[in-house]
Amino acid sequence: MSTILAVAQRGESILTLKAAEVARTELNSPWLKELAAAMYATMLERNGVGIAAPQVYVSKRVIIVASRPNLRYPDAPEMDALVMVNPEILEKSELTILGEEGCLSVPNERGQVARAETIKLRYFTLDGVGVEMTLSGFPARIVQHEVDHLDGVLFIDRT
Ligand code: K1U
Ligand code: ZN
Repeated sequence: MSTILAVAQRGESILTLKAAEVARTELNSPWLKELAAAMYATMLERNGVGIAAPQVYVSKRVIIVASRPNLRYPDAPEMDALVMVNPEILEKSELTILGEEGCLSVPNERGQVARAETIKLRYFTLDGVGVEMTLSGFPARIVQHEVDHLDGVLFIDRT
């Protein structure tokens, strides 16, 4: 069983900072794996489809993306949760789509946010393997929302 962490709420300064890159020496380390496990448990407990480390008071560039079909996005793909370390969005489609977002750090608010429909991204796994992938639709939206958290931006700043 993993630790459930407190989630920072809108107005707290941790959510406004640019998070630091995870160092090469931290890849494959027990602490990074424990952080990811605790983030995952916290995301599940809050019924989220993503989470970023600054939301649990760790200003490091780690996110989890876990798309699943839901009321707002019934056609969203069911994905195994992906832990992304130092994610970088390399390309964004010119086509943007308006879609509803929520945030574990902004309770009881939803908003329509324009996001690129398709993105190409690069990240490291917890073990330090570099991955490049292209995502579209809801998973791409979640990545953009979570990378915003790493840059100190909330969805309400984009509505
Ligand atoms: O980062 C977070 O605060 C998690 C957030 C991720 C997210 C949801 C919707 C669009 C983009 C990113 C949530 O999981 S909010 C709660 C939620 O489960 C949800 C909200 C809207 C649609 C589907 C799910
Ligand atoms: Zn959020």
